[in-house]
Amino acid sequence: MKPIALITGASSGIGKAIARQIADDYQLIICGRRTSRLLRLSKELHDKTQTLIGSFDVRDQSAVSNFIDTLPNKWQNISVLINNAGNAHGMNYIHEGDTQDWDAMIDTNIKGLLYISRAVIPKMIKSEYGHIINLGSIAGIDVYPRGNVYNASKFAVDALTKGMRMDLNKHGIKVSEIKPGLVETEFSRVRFKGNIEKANETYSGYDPLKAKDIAECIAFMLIRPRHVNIGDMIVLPLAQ
Ligand code: NDP
Ligand code: 8X3
Repeated sequence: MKPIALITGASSGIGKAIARQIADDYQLIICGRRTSRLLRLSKELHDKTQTLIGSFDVRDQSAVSNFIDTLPNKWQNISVLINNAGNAHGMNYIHEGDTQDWDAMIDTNIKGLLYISRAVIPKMIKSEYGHIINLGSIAGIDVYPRGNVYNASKFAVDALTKGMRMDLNKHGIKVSEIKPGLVETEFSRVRFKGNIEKANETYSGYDPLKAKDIAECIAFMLIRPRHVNIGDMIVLPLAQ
């Protein structure tokens, strides 16, 4: 029986690419809010692996814990958690920021990651086994103008990764982070609220990373031998 991996944000971009990349080796719990997309992905992967769909908003703590606590028996034993769900919302000077955008980023990128981790980790502790991979960003290494709250959310992911690694080491759980540079996904479309022209400007002249590039790095992290834990990986497009 293949081990089980839970991927948040599997309905798009990097999360979807991870699901495709690791489907041969894992049964997948694919999560997101857009159920129709998850159903499509599940169908696509049907010949490769079994999937279970998790349709919930990571900001909703009771929805998250309810989904994890009521997993069917055969899906309980989660070996891998990929904390990928997240987005930037807006890009404004700090004094002009939209507080709803701030809430969305803090609630999704930080609190959402915490809620799902809090629900899943006790299961890993029980089996004294697990690997958590958090999606940080180069935005969590250095800030950039008008990145403020998104930057802060990814700095938080970095701190949480380090904290988790220390706290969970004695339980045999690996904790890793990957920090991509520019990856062409729906990320910028979400950040600029559907303004495609503005979104495309982000990548112009860059030859950005593809979601698959990051998925391949994550697959590499996952297949290291038991005694090897890749703590951190920074992945940039050549031009960045
Ligand atoms: P996408 O916008 O393509 O995908 C974001 C995913 O997150 C979607 O599947 C979305 O699913 C899910 N998501 C967002 N909000 C919520 C929510 N409240 N509840 C549940 N799921 C949610 O962006 P990327 O694939 O690029 O982003 C994935 C991760 O990678 C993010 O954490 C991002 O910060 C990080 N990253 C991205 C980079 C880039 O340049 N693209 C670079 C560095 C890091 P749905 O809408 O269906 O809920
Ligand atoms: C996404 C990468 O540089 O657009 O985390 O913030 S960046």
